[in-house]
Amino acid sequence: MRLFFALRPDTDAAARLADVGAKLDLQVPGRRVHPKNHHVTLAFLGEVPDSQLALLERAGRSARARRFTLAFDSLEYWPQSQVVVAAARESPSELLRLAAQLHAATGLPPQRLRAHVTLARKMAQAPVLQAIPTICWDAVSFSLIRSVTSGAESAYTVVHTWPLLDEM
Ligand code: 2AM
Repeated sequence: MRLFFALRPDTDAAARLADVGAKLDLQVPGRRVHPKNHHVTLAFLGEVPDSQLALLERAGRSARARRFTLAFDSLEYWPQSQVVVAAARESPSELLRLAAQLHAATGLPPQRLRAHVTLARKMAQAPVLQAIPTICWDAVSFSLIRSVTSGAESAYTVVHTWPLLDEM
């Protein structure tokens, strides 16, 4: 199964990201990500045998980070992955700590994470992007998510969600 750890937006952030995604003028062929699939990837595991699930759940359970707020303040085109993203200029240290713990606990190499939500994929060229109002997202939990791809859009199922901490 294909799995990744991610943050899912709260209701308010989800609505505002959906609005930004809908208003995105793609200009060139590309595929808008369905709002129900908006997320911030923390650690991408890829195809994992079923036997690894218990280890991944242990990794999620053992990660310890405080709650934090993300502020998505720009739209960017990332040519390497051919995506348009809503990006956060600042990546809070608690976000980096959480992602680093998940990478370490699952044996993934450390990765430089820049908080982003992918809004459109398969963009061979850069569209002209507008400024956006800052979207604040209070991260209070993170999830292990299973992705099943059949057709254009992946279907995500939450396998497990763990709370972030008030205090440490
Ligand atoms: P992104 O959109 O946040 O960049 C689920 O497939 C998520 O995992 C995607 O939304 C993507 O995150 C990330 N992902 C997919 N393929 C990946 C890869 N090969 N390496 C790293 N992250 C990947």
